[in-house]
Formats: sequence, structure tokens, C-alpha cells
Amino acid sequence: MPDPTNTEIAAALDELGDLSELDGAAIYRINAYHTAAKTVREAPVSVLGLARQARATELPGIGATIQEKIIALADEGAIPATVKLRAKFPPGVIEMTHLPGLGPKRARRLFEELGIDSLDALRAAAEEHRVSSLRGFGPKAEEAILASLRLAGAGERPARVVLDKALAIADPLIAALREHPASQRVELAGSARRMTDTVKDLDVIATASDPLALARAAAQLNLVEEAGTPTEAGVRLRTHTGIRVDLRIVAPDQFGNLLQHLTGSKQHNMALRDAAVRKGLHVSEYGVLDDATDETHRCATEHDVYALLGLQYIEPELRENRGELEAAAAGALPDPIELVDLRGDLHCHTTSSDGTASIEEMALAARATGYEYLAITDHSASFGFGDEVSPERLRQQIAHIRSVDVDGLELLAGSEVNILPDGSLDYDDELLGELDWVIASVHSSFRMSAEQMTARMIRAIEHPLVDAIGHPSGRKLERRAAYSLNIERVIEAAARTGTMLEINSNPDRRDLNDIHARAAAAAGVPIVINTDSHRTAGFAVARYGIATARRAWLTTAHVVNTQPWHAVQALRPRHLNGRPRRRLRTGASTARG
Ligand code: DGT
Ligand code: CA
Ligand code: CA
Ligand code: ZN
Repeated sequence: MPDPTNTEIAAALDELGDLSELDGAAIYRINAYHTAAKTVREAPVSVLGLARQARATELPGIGATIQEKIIALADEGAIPATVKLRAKFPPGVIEMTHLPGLGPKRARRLFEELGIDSLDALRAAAEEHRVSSLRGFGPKAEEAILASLRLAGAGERPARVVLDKALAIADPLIAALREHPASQRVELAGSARRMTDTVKDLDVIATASDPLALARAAAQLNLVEEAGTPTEAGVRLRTHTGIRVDLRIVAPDQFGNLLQHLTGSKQHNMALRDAAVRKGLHVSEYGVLDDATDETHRCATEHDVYALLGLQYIEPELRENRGELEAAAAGALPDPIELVDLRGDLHCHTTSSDGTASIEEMALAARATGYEYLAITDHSASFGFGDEVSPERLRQQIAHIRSVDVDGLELLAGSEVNILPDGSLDYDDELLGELDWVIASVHSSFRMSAEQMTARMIRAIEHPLVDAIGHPSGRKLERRAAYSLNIERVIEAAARTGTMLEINSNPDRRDLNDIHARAAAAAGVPIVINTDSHRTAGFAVARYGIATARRAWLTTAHVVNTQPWHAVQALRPRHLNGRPRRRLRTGASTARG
């Protein structure tokens, strides 16, 4: 058997975790396997290589026992503990544990009490209503199982990688290539350069004094698990995290053409080509051919490519064929917001709910980020923090926040309150009125009809003490779809009441997404870009919220927290109540309807 890759080792550890859970092992043991699997999956170097040098234990969450298991997997083809447990539980039972909403405890009961040992057997049992006869299952659970089976049967999509995980590989990879003596220019292209939510693979382009030497060096990098044959044109790589990389090497005078071509998007390129053909120009990755002179212009920079076509330079985030070519031709592109434009963050957590740092630590981290203000918005009682954030405790927290003095930072007492299923909030108005800032989010009862969810959301939006709605769609990239929601009606209600909508910067959320953020801003909804930090390092994810905002064509004029706190405060619904609302947007209309 060839040496197991990081992906294979991670899968083996996850399998052992699942089997141990089926077997009723202690929770810490189960968690240890899954934590180790995550570490291995994200490790940039070969974990087996480390284990062979007895150095895998340097990775977080990997001790001597797991290191031994990794060696055994390589040497014996399987982890002995896994072999033992596989004899107890058929593979179909493990598959059952992965069905959304089922999990190991219930899968084990289905196996032991009904003898169900495969997905097919489970489907048959559910269709014959044998599952609902089991105590604790019922007709609803049976329905949910059938729905999950239908989704599982729909065939697995090839996995896409969430952008932060991809950039965690792209950044060091590009840095390493830039350091190589043969390299000249090295740039990221493709969807990662456009800062899309997820990417299929990484596209990197370079120029080099010795292209073959650079391609060979790339294939030898520590990050690389497997490489194709290096040539003067580049090399294809697979990194230890499983992400694939296309490295293309070109002549310096064509660098702009190739960077433009490989940055995409495909839709942008196709529309660009069509527009160019109407001017007698043919755009390709090798140059721009002019029909009139039969001359091919090679472009060293992308600016040259766009200028040749009579277009303003278009930022990569805007290249999705969503009107940017028409705007560039008219000289009407927006001036997209940048990270440095943010002056504060209005959504973060501390140890009072599920954060890992104190109020003081978060305040210092925000100031170190360069912010002028920070709202502490711990979860409310009904999120499951009960006494931790009972009304009494929240009053103490408000007092605590007001007593913290961090020079140069305005600290605001806020809360992220739950929007209950009926659209009401879980603190009373008197308490909400004592807060400087209220953000309201849905954290429970996701499975409602679009009609119900929209009504629930609009009721929260109409509450005069709600300043903003947090992560409005509830999606988790590659993990959980957005709940059913009529976003147009939500945007309409937010615009009508002056309630702000959040772009949550967490790279697993990016919520509002680019399309909805653009529609909201075009409707006049004030947008707030927050990190939802749960730790001091969390403020760094603002770059993803900014990326979504740029992809949504937003400028500083659309985003409230580009303004000082006193200006944000004046914009809040509670101040606008009963008065005609000042429109935030000042610039020309930048978004299409
Ligand atoms: P993804 O799926 O996240 O990797 O997205 P991209 O945009 O990185 O797509 P990829 O890696 O398949 O291709 C990189 C770029 O190459 C793409 O953004 C535009 C260009 N490209 C690829 N296929 C075509 C095509 O059929 N026509 C044109 N005009 N350009 C293409
Ligand atoms: Ca790509
Ligand atoms: Ca590619
Ligand atoms: Zn939050």
C-alpha cells in the first residue's frame, strides 16, 4: 500500500472516532480522534513524514498514541483498534452515522434493535414505517431520515474548499515560490484571487529566468504531497491538505494576458471577448490580436489588457459578469471599500458566552487592529447560556463594559439576542433599551417554511430596538444551507425601518452573501461588516467580509462602520423612529436591480 496521504490519515482517524462512538466510548476519546483528524487534514506538511521522525506529536491534538496509530495505518494498512471495531459494526452502520440528523447513538440503536445495517436497509425500514415504531423516533424522525437519504442519494458534489483554508496554503506557497532565485513575478489567479466563498483549486502564475528550475522547485516544496511532471510551462501539484494547484509559467511580456485570463471568471472572460470582437480585437491568454493591423499585442500587465480594450481597470472581485464590463466601458465602476476603511466592529463574543477571551482582551485586540470602537455582543440567555447571561448578569456585564477603560477605544455594551420562533426577542425592551447596540440573529428552529421564517425575521426587523440583523441567511459554507427565507421581503423591511443588515465576515459564513448584500445596499439598507470574533485573533477575518462587500460593489458610503460611532449611532432605527429616515447612500446607483 502506498503511504497514506494526510487526507487518508484524517479519514481513518474520523472513522475510528465514529466507530468508538458507536461502541459507546468516552466522549473525550471520541473527540480526541476527530480533533486529531482535523489537525491532520489541515496540516501543510506530510503528517506520516513527521510521525516517522516521531515529530507528529508537535502538532496540536496529536499525542504519542495517535502517532502510533498513524504509523500502524501506514505499516499494517489499518489501525488495529479500527480493525477490531469494524468486526462489531458493519460499514453500512458507519455510513448511517453520517446521515444528517442521525448520528452514532441512533444509528447503533437502529442496528441493534432493528438489525438495520446499511442505507438501503434503512430506507426500506423507514418506508415500511418500522423506524417510527422505535421508542424516541416517531413519524417526524422517519420523514427526516427519508429526506436525508434522498439527499445522500443525489450524489456527492466534489468538495470545494472554503477560501480561508485555500489561502492558508496559497499564501506560503506563493511566498516560497517568490523566494526561489529563478522566479521573477508570482501571482495568485483564479477564484481565490476573486475572493469567492469557496474554491475548487488554486491557480498560480509566474515568470521566471529559468522556468523549468522553478517548476521543479515547486514540485519539491514541503507543502506538496504529489506533483505532475514539471515542464517549462509549469506543473500541477496536490498539497497535503488535498488542495490542487495549477502553476503556469509564462514569458514576462505575456504575464498580463495570462493573469487576466486565469483570474477569470469564465463568464467575465467570455463577455470580455464578445465585447472585444465588436471592436475587431481578439483576446486570448497569449495576447490581444488586432484585426485591422493583424498585430498581436502582448501585455505585461492586466492594466494594459483592459486599457487596450478601452476599459477602466476592473478589480478581480468584480469580475463575475455582473455589469462590470458595461460600467468599465462607461467609466462608472465603483470605488470598492477596503479593509482600512473599517473603523469599528459591532459583533463579538467574550467568555460571558462562547468566546475565549475577556472583555478587556477583546478591547485591546480591537484597538491593536486599529479600530475606534467595539461592541461586545455576547449571546442571550435562550441561546443556551442561561444564567451566564440572565437579565441580571447582562446588567452586570453592561456595568463591567462601561467600567473598562481602553485608551483610544470606545467600548459599547451590546448583545446578540435570539430571534425566537415567533419573531420576538429574548430580553425585554427595558433591558434592550439599556444597551448601546442590539444585534438580533436566528440561532434555532431553522426548519420553518419560507413564509414563517420571513415573518419571524420581519418582526425582529420591525422591533425599534433592533439595530442590526446578524448573519441573516444562517448558511454555513459547505456545511449547512441557508434557511428558507424570502430575502427580497427582508431587504424591503430593513430598508423601510432603517434596520441594518450584517455582512458576517466569518469565512465559513460570508453572510449576507455578495448578491444579497448588493441588492440590500441598492435598496438603501445600511450594511454593517462585522467579524463575530470569538477570540482575540478573530478580528483578522474582516478581510473576508470586506471581500464579500467588494464583490457586492459596496463603497464606504454603503457601510456604516466606515463612519465614527457617533454617526453610526445617529443612523440607528431607535433614533429614526417617527422621523423621516435619512438615506445613507450618497453615491450614484451602483447596483443593478
Ligand atoms: P474554481 O472553480 O474555484 O477553481 O474557479 P476558477 O475561476 O478558478 O476556475 P478554473 O480554475 O477552472 O479556471 C481558472 C480560470 O481560467 C477561470 O477563472 C477563467 C479561465 N477559464 C477556465 N475555463 C475557461 C473557458 O472555458 N473559457 C474562458 N474564457 N476562460 C476560462
Ligand atoms: Ca481555480
Ligand atoms: Ca484551475
Ligand atoms: Zn455572534
